[in-house]
Amino acid sequence: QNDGGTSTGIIVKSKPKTKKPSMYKVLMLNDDYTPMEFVVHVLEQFFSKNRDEATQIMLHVHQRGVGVCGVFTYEVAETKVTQVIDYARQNQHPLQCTLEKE
Ligand code: NFA
Repeated sequence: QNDGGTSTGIIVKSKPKTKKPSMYKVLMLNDDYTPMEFVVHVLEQFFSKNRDEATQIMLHVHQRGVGVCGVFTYEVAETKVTQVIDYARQNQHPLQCTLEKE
C-alpha cells in the first residue's frame, strides 16, 4: 500500500500483524526400566489420551525408541516436559521427554 496520499511518494508496505505461533512436539523416549503401565498413566494424565491412544503411543515408543505425545506452543510444551520428568522422578522412574520444533 502507499502512504495514504500525503504526497511524499514514499511507498509504505505493512505486514499483517498476527503470526501463528511456532509449534513444538513433545517427544517421549524409551528406556529399559519405566513400567509400561506407568507410561500409559502419564499419557492419560498429562496428554489427555484415552487408554487405547495412550497404549498405542507407549508401544510405539517402546518399539521405535521415540514417539510424539502431542504438539503445543513452546510454553505449554516446556511445561509438559518438566511435569512428566518431575512426576517420573518422584516415582523413581527414569522416563524422559524432550521438545522438538515442528
Ligand atoms: N521399555 C519399557 C519397558 O519395557 C516401557 C517404556 C515404554 C518405557 C515407553 C518408556 C517409554 N518396561
